[in-house]
Amino acid sequence: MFGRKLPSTRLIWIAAGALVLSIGAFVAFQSGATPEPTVVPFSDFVRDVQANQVKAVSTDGDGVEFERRDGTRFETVAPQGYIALNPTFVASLVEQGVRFNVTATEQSHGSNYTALVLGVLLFSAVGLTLYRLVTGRVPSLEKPRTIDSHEVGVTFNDVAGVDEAKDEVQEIVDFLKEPGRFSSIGGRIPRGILLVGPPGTGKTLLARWMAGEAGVPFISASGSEFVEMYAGVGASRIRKLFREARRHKSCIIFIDELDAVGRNRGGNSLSHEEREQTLNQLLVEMDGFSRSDSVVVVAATNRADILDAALLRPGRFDRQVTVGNPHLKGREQILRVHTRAIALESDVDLRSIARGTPGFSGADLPNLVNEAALSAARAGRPAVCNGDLDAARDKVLMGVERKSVVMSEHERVTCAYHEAGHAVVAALLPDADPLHKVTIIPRGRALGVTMQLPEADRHTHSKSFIQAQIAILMGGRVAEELFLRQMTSGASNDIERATELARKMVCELGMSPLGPVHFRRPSGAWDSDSRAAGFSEEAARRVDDE
Ligand code: NHX
Ligand code: ZN
Repeated sequence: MFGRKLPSTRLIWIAAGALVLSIGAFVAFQSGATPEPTVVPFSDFVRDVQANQVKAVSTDGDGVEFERRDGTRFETVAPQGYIALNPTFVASLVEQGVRFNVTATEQSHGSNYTALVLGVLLFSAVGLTLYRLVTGRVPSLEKPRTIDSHEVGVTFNDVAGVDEAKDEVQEIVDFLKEPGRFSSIGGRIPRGILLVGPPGTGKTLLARWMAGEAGVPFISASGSEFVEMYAGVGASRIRKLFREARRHKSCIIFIDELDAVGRNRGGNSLSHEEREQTLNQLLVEMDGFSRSDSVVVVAATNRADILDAALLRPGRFDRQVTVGNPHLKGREQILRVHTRAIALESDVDLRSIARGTPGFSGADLPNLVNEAALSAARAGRPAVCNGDLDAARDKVLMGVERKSVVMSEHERVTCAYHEAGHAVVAALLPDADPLHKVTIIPRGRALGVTMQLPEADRHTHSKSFIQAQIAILMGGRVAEELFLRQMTSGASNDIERATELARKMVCELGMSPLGPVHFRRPSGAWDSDSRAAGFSEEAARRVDDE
């Protein structure tokens, strides 16, 4: 919460408020109590006692408060130990019928200041706490971020590699540019566009690009901002967002992480009610636009399947655009864009780097380029060579080399046999991806790595490919057993991955004699019973046997 920028004027107001509050409370507290006793010399006290003028005495040892028979109250300080070491004085008081009381806590004149200071501190703390809550959560203090179209600053290049998605949203861009052309024909333009795709694929960039292309303001918010602890806050933020949008005759509202608000209902989380309210407000606002409004709501999510169905109904987010990880061609394009400002050696082959980076997102690739540039600079070379890009790719795929890990001779031998086992099996199986690299230099969490790379992007996997993959995973352990007559814990990750693949073949891919049946994995405590999972115990046993 403190990560936000805090407007200093507001801080001053809150601090001032806390101060006024604490002083007010202190004064109220004081005026409610009896008037403060007057401070008098100790000799006055002794004189009054001797004159039998004292009705009650209260002391904490040296500080003395006393009340005279006429009701007036005084305060004084006794010489150190005067009362404690003077039993006859105390006895004479009691004899006179004086109410004599010893208090444990300090009641001296200094206490007022202490109370004042404590009060101020306490109320400031309360004030600050309130302030934290307030800044984080009261909508009136938050303004949706609006960026004018000419400031959007996203160019054609920034959305390289997502051509299909770009084509799909082009229509909306055209509409925003020329709303009249569409409404005259009577066509209904999508009010809400849902950009669906994994993180780093450029959903936000695409939305901003739309605004820039169409020449309309871009108003953005994140779904997570609408999910708050306090009821009503999220909904009121939504209202604010749309109010801001209506100030422009035409604009794009962008809601990132829509799933934070729009998760399908029926969960029982704490913030459930609040999210429901927020979601309803969003639906109301979206339905509230008229045909002539040229406001388009663009939302991003990485999971369209968990969204509330109400969000996807016609007139709402009824248009889904998939923004996937870039294909080979897209990766090459992205690499080209991001190496434009970087000095490259002539040996750099961006196409082959693109081929070697399957599954990389649009955000991974600039990262890789930057990593390569850093490594060239570190080595004191004037330009990035192919080796730099290669090393950067391996770093992203396999983790950082950890040369500092000290391995014993025996561990190195074990590792070498283990990796060689993977490598031999991979090399011998025709359906496996070609070997890319075998190393016994520790990387990330692994002491050694055998890495394959596909020749082309893979979108589906054959049964023989998966079987080959399982065999390759087993190759490491098998080599240790055959050549070193040992088993080590090192194969744990291999075994986990192989088991996972085998289970998938049986339960999800229909690649076993059990046939093309989906066996939903029993998950969580409440449906761990396999019947709740959608199949019998008998079937569960057969799955395990497979
Ligand atoms: C240990 N680590 O746990 C040591 C420090 C058999 C030569 N005592 O199979 O490094 O034994 O082919 C992701 C990736 C655990 C998660 C690798 C979790 C490895 C890796 C255990 C090589 N290469 N095992 C391999 C390995 C180990 C581990 C992982 C992970 C070893 C093996 C790790
Ligand atoms: Zn292994």
